[in-house]
This record gives sequence, C-alpha cells and structure tokens, in this order.
Amino acid sequence: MTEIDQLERSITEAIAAASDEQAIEAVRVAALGKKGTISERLKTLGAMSPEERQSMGPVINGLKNRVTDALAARKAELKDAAIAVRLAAEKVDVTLPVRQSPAERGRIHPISQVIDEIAAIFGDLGFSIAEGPDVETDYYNFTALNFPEGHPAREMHDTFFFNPDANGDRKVLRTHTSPVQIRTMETQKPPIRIVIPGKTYRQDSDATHSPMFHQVEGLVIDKTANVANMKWVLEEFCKAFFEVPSVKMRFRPSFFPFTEPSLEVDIQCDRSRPGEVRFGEGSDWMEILGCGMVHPNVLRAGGLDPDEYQGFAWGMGIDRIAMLKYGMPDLRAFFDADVRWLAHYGFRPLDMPTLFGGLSN
Ligand code: 2U9
Repeated sequence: MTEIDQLERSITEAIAAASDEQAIEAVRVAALGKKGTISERLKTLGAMSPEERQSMGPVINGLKNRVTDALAARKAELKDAAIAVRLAAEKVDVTLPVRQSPAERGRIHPISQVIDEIAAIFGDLGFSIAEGPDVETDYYNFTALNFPEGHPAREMHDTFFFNPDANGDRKVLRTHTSPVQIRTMETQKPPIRIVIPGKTYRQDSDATHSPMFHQVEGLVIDKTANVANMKWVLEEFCKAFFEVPSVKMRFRPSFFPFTEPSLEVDIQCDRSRPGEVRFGEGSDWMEILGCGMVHPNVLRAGGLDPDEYQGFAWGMGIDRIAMLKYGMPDLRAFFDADVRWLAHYGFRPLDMPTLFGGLSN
C-alpha cells in the first residue's frame, strides 16, 4: 500500500467516523485546509520533475477530488440525519384534544344559575326583570309597603340601619326586594309583570341564615289580576323550576303587611328517602313561598288607584330553593368562595338555562 493509499484510508475512516457537521468540518480542515495533509502534498508537485509530476499529479489530485466528494456526501448525510432527529423531537400530534379554554373551565355559582333559571321561566310567561338599589330609604323598605311607623314588623326584619343623616333619616340595607316593586309602580303604567331577583340583608347568621341572602319576588298589576291567576302562575313556576310534570300546592292563610289576603304556600314532596327530597310526588309538604293580593295602601303608595287596579305578588328565598333543587346541605358554603365547592356544585358557563334546551342539564 502506497503512502497516498494509507492517507486516503485514514481520511476515509475519519469521514465515516464524523458524527456531526462540526466533526466533518474538522476532517475537511485537516485534509484540505491551508496546512492540510492533502494540501501539503499538492504543494510538493511544484518541486517535482516533469515526469514525476505527470505521474503524481493525477494521483494527488484524484485523492483530493475523491476526498472532496466523500466530505460533501457525508455532510449531506449528517444534515439529513440532524433534520430527521429534529422532526422526531418536534412532532406534534394534531389529533390530541385541545386544552380547555378558561371560559370552559370557569363555573357559574348555583345562585346565579338559579336566578338565570327563574328569569328563563318567568321570561317565557311574559315577565320582565326589574332591579333596584341594595341601600334603601326607610320609606321604600317599610312605609310604602304598609308597615306602620313603630310597628314591631320593622324590628322583626332584623334590619341593618345606617347612621342617621343631618335630617335624622336612616337609610337601611333592604330587608326584601319589595322596594323595587314600589319604584316600578311609580315609573311604569300597568299592566305590570315583573320579577325581582336580588340580594337582601337581615341581622341573622347560623347554619340556615346568612346576613346577606337572595330573594326573588314577583308582581302583577292589572285591572283584573286575581288569586286564580296567581295560583296558576305559581304552579307553572314550581313545575318548571323543579322540572316535574305536576305538583300539588297548598295555600294557607297568613299575614304580611303588604298583601291582603296573604297566603303561605307549601308544595307536595316525598321525604321518605334519607337525605333526599323529591317534589311533585309523595305525601309530605314543604313551605316554599309567600304570596297575596297587593294591599290597597301599597297600590296607593305606588301611585295607583285601588278602585281601578289590583294585583298579586309573591316572594321566596333563592338560596333555599337552590339548596332544595341541587341538594346542597349547608347555606354557608354559598358564600365561602371555595373553588373546590364551586367546581363540584357550579354550572358550565356556556350551558345557559332555557325552557327549550332544559333548565339544568
Ligand atoms: C309589593 C307588594 C307586595 C311580596 C311578597 C312574600 C309574600 C313572602 C318571603 C318569602 C320567603 C320573603 O325570602 S323570604 O323570607 N316573602 O312571603 N313576599 S308577598 O309582596 C309584595 C311586594 C311588593 C309592592
């Protein structure tokens, strides 16, 4: 084996052993760089005799050309291999499910859900939603609603009073949403059909009472609105809300300053299964709401003539009916802002309750 053959073999081995582009460049420099092994041999051609040059020229140049080709081929091979490794590492499986968006991960609080359900039910019956301020005057919260001055009912509401202003008037945190009905009567002409969901406040706090709670009240004023209409509306509501085809209701006489007659309403239920209440079946009763015909004094306070107009109204606790419908045992958890509780009891934000799509599924 000639010295040139040996050189070619060692360079060829080095080319085959080069495992990346940097290594192949080092082999190139060592062979064909300014002081490379092949370059040094090419330089010797100049000092040779013409005969020697004629035989050695093609040998050394042949070596140079083969090594150049081999380097280029190995370089291309390594480049392809590097791309293949990168492609494998950066592979994306486009068939994987996409991550849930924040809008899908969030949850609607059961109270908001129940308010949306109530709005859907009464919206379908032709009612509008009305709202008013949480901080009320004594007049709208009590006087206009036929609570006599100094009457014990004002104390029975466990009212939160603000400090009196310069005139001695005390604002209150509304103890019910009824002031909104008075404000609506003052500004809208009958017929009036409204429901009023909202926050209400009483100084009361235990397992079943929170100082801030939620009520929904309703009001219908027209020339002929009567108890039969009221019973039908409330029965339609209970069937739709508890998602049952029929429900028996029991109307018992009661007293509220703002209605006459006043009634308390029980709905039929089955409590025979432990830890579960079912509505629309069974032989038990559960009180669910209060209602009555609007008192003539209250109509007058709202600027309406009781000889021309009459109306009915009702009220119920949203937190309580939410607990009953969705089986939540402790009222206090509603206001703890615990995300684990919300993840369990909350509702998917894009599943808006509608009568045609289902209220709660
Ligand atoms: C006007 C006229 C009448 C609203 C009514 C009730 C009966 C009632 C309670 C139920 C449970 C409140 O949350 S609760 O403690 N409410 O029983 N509410 S009639 O009557 C009105 C309201 C406004 C102008």
